[in-house]
Amino acid sequence: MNEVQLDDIELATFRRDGYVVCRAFASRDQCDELEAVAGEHLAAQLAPIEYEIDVQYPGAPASSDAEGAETSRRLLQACSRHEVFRHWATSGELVSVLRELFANDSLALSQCHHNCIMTKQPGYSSATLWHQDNRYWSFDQQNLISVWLALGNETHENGCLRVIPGTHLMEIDTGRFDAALFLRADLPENQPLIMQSEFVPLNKGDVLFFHSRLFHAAGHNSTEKTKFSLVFTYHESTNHPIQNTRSAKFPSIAV
Ligand SMILES: O=C(O)CCC(=O)C(=O)O
Repeated sequence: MNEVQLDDIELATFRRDGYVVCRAFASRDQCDELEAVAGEHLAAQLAPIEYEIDVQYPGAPASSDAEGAETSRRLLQACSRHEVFRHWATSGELVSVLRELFANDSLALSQCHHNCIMTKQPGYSSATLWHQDNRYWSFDQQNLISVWLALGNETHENGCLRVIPGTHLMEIDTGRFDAALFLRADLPENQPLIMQSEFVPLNKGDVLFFHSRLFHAAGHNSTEKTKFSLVFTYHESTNHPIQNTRSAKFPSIAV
C-alpha cells in the first residue's frame, strides 16, 4: 500500500481545528480521470442522483416543474458507480492518513451518505447553511471523518466550503439549531461563532479532511462551470450505525 504520513503540525491542526487540508494530494491526471467519469454520468443523468429540488436549500428550484428542476446536486453511490471512485476512496494514500487521524487501523467507508460526487452547477445550485454532518448520521459515536477531493479549483465564486474551526469540540445547545439541525444564523448568540468562520479555497487535487462535528457551510456557484468534488466518509469499525436508520441502509466497506 502506498502510504502518506502527516507531519506533526498537520495532525495537531486536525485535532485543534477539526480539519486539515493536504495540498496536491491527488495528481492532476487522477483528477481529470475522476472528473471525466463524473461529467459523463452527469450528462447522462445516471441515477441515483440527488437534485437541488430534493434538498430545498436556499436558491434551489421550488418544484419539479420549475426552471432548473433538473439541476443535480449529488451523484450518489459513487463507490458502486465506477471503479475509479472506489479505487480513490480505498487507496493506500487516503487510508494511511485516515488511520493517523483516527489513531486506529481498523476503519470502514460508509456507503450511506456522502459517498458521492458533489455537482455544484451554475444557475440553480443552492447554498448550504451552517451544519454538522452528524445531522445526516446516526452512529454510536459522532466520530466520523469526511474526505473532500477538489476535482477543480474551489473558490468563493463557485461555492467553496466555509468552516468554523474548533467547533468539532464544542457542545451547542439544541435551541441554537432549527428543526432541520442547521445553526440558526438569526440568533445573536450564534453570531460570535459564525464570525470566526473561514473560507477553505482548494486547488484541483487538494484534499480536505474534516470531522463530522465541524460546522461548515457553502455558497452557491456563481460561475459558468460546474464544480465537481468527490466526498467520502469513514468511521472506526467499532463505531456502528444505529439499526433502522439511514446510516445503516448499506453496509460499510472495510478499508
Ligand atoms: O458544497 C456544499 O454546498 C456543501 C455540502 C455539504 O456541506 C454537505 O453536503 O454536507
